[in-house]
Amino acid sequence: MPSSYRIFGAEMSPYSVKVRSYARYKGLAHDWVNRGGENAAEYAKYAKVPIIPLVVTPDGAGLQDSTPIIERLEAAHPEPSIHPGDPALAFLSALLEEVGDEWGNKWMFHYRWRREVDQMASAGRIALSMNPSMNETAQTAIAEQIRARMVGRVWFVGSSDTTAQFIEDSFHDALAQLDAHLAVRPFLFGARPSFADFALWGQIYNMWTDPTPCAIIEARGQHVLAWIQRMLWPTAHGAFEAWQTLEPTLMPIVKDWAGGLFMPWTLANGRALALPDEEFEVKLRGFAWRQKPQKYHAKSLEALRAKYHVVKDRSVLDAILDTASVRKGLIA
Ligand SMILES: N[C@@H](CCC(=O)N[C@@H](CS)C(=O)NCC(=O)O)C(=O)O
Repeated sequence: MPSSYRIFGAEMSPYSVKVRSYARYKGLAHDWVNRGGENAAEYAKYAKVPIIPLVVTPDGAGLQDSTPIIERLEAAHPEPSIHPGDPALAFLSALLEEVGDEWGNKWMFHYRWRREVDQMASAGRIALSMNPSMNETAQTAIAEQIRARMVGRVWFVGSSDTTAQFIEDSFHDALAQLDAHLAVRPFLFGARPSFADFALWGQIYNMWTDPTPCAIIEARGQHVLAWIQRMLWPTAHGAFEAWQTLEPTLMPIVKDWAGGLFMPWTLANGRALALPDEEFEVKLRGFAWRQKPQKYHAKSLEALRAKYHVVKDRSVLDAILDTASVRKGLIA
């Protein structure tokens, strides 16, 4: 029986590097495994759905979906905890974990496949990662197939000619807010990484490996850049902070990302799935956002609501969530 976790992942998969960063922080012995080639049969044996990351535990259980994977590993290896001790902060971290996974992925996916320079760079790296010994002719041909397929799939996360400018503006705003927050602390909730750091970082680290968002981050987000590098091999520098010191720069993030973008979007997405509607429109900070509904999100919104409902004393948390226009969506 292997004594290590096996993480089937890829450098260009935000959810995979999220789990790897977590495993590194926790000091979990693990192998980083490519799902193709000689590992394909092992991947197929454990993967219930064809997505990465897949984690195979030392006792032979297969785990999928980065959020439940991390929750399961955290239960088995509770120290050092990725959850702030204050229940209000622990919930905010879980909320931003979800926002990072879902809205952060729009920024990442949009920039990766919007401009030719990013399409070429990304498709080339993906092709090479599938088979590093492939010759150049084969690599060019496969890269072109990947590029064509992915450019035709950006609508999936809601990226289109209509939403492109809005997605990019929302990233510029978010980068400025994140940079201000990380200017005076190494991680989102203080001096050690939280659940939220891993999810958001998976997306933003991937953006940093693509030409256009890399240039934006390097030009405008020096503290975000340092965090990107820190989160590759994260270590605890000290304790989590209290809400009082986090609030000045964290409240704008909770308000704008969770209250202004993620929550109204996920609620409208859920309504469209329930109807069902082919396409939905929702006002996000006054902008008319249109897209086809995304299936996965209904499930993760329910999981987030369940996390809200188990918080026993919600007095402090509810005041924060009301100010940020998030609470109504959690009790709807
Ligand atoms: N919600 C999942 C999403 C995982 C996911 O979408 N992974 C992508 C790569 S980033 C994937 O495997 N897509 C299918 C494929 O590559 O065949 C998680 O949190 O792990």
